[in-house]
Amino acid sequence: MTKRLNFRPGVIVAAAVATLLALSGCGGSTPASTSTAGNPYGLIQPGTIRVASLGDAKPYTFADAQGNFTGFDVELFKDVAHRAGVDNVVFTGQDFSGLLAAVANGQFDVGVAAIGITDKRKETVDFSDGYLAGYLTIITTKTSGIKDANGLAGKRLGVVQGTLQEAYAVKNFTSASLVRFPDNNTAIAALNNGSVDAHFLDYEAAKSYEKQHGLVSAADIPSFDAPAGFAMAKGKTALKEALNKGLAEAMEDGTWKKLYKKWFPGSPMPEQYLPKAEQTTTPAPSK
Ligand code: SNW
Repeated sequence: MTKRLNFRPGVIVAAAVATLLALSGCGGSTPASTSTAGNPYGLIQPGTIRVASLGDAKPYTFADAQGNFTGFDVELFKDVAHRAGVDNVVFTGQDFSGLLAAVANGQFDVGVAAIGITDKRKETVDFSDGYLAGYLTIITTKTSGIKDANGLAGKRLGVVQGTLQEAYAVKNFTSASLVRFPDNNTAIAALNNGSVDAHFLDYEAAKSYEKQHGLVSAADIPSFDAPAGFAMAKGKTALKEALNKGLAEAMEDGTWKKLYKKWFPGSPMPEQYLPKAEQTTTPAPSK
């Protein structure tokens, strides 16, 4: 109540100023021009990037024991944001299914969570250039008997709602019963207690859970046509350009490679994100 009362006069003053500016012809034709000066990227709060992320997609994005966000995507994004001149980056965990909508409607400035770039998602948000392309993995228990995708027939397969895994499974694993979960942790708990037979998730996250719970991979499915990108509301051109510039720099100076080795040790090194001098084949076109 008090907050509201305090807030109102500010709104009235702002409205009055806007009216005066409009009447006097100051302020220019774009009302955003005043705010653009101190807020070139159109951030919710100038100088801070508010990021919608996931707390349980290790090693891409996850909250550590202290509740701090870390992982490959988190460290890469912070590095890129720094290059764009923003050091204050605040990560918040979301359910994946609501993440892109929350970015599109302005609750967050950016979505960072190994989010694959697809034409369908581009109807909702804009994406930076791609920064990761890999596999989706079916994980299961050692005793389930599921050895490959065909083994899913008649089995219960977990997917996180809104992911590419869900879309892929709906299309291709038609003989499995899909069980939708809000996040990986819930799905893995269900796998461990036997209420699903397998779970379908990102390759690197699968490896983490395999190690943690003694689970095994039954199949790896390429997702190279949907490289991960940073998601933004449409029309944030300055922000997108700054992030793309930062990303390109992070790739060219070896930062991307360093982070890849740190977070995905033992995984094959994709060449298209390495410094140009280290690429031996023709780089794949970035989206
Ligand atoms: O499409 C892949 C991409 O090739 C890379 O391996 C990183 O993950 C993906 O972007 C797929 N990620 C899923 C998606 O975009 C799930 C995201 C998540 O669980 N964090 O729907």
